Amino acid sequence: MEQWNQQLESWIHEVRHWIHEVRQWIQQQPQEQLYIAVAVLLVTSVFLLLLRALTYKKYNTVLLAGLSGSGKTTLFYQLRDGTTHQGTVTSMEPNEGTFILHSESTKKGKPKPVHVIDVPGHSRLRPMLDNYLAQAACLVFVVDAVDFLPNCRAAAEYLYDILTKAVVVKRRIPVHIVCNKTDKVTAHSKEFIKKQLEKEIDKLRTSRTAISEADVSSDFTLGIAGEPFAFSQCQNKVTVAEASGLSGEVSQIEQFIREHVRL
Ligand SMILES: Nc1nc2c(ncn2[C@@H]2O[C@H](COP(=O)(O)OP(=O)(O)O)[C@@H](O)[C@H]2O)c(=O)[nH]1
Ligand SMILES: [Mg+2]
Repeated sequence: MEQWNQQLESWIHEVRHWIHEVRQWIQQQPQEQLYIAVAVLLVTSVFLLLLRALTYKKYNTVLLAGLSGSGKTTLFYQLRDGTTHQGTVTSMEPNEGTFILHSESTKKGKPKPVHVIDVPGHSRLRPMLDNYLAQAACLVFVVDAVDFLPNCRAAAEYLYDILTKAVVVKRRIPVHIVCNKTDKVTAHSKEFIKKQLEKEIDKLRTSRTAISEADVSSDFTLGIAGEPFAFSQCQNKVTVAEASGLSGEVSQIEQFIREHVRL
């Protein structure tokens, strides 16, 4: 404590000394030059602020990604209407829309709309993901928690592809892994799913790094070399939650969206 106080005092002394020096220097300068300097400083600051305001992008797009059958489309309608969709949904129908989250539609004040895209899970359509990611504020990765084990590898591969995309790493797009279908008693816990996905991604990391020498590389490598992979090592925020699109338990997803959509 004593030592710390002494240190602080010597810093204060130092700062005072500098302020004094600067004052003296300013007094020695001709007046016009000072005015010009202040004016230049002001103009540049205003210019920089303007530039920032003009280039500041408002991302309000939320992506729903995940394997086919994980429940993305059900979640889409649940977020929009608060119900599961009535009638048939053909795969041709683009599930994309700008709307006020259903849970906020009755709120007072003026809730802002979000743009939600239900990205087709079929691997043939996945190249579209790049275009979607460029405009995304955040991504919800849906996992079927009931039928998890047979799909674990495929889900991990898809997630790996997303987490190593340059745009995801550079813009630090937050990823919310949602363990869906928790209305079923046979659903695996989110802790279990997280662990399994981490293990699977760890294996992929080893095999894909080997491939990357043959130039089929991902944009970025994941995690810390020599350590088992964990989502906490990602540069972007990766969180895990539970939901049930069928029974309308989507509050954690809504909270995630509200946290990350800039309005
Ligand atoms: N039990 C249960 N089934 C669900 C849930 N969400 C979706 N499903 C079912 O899972 C299947 C695939 O859902 P869908 O939304 O089409 O998945 P998508 O292919 O990811 O768009 C459908 O039969 C849904 O009824 C859920 O939360 N619980
Ligand atoms: Mg679908």
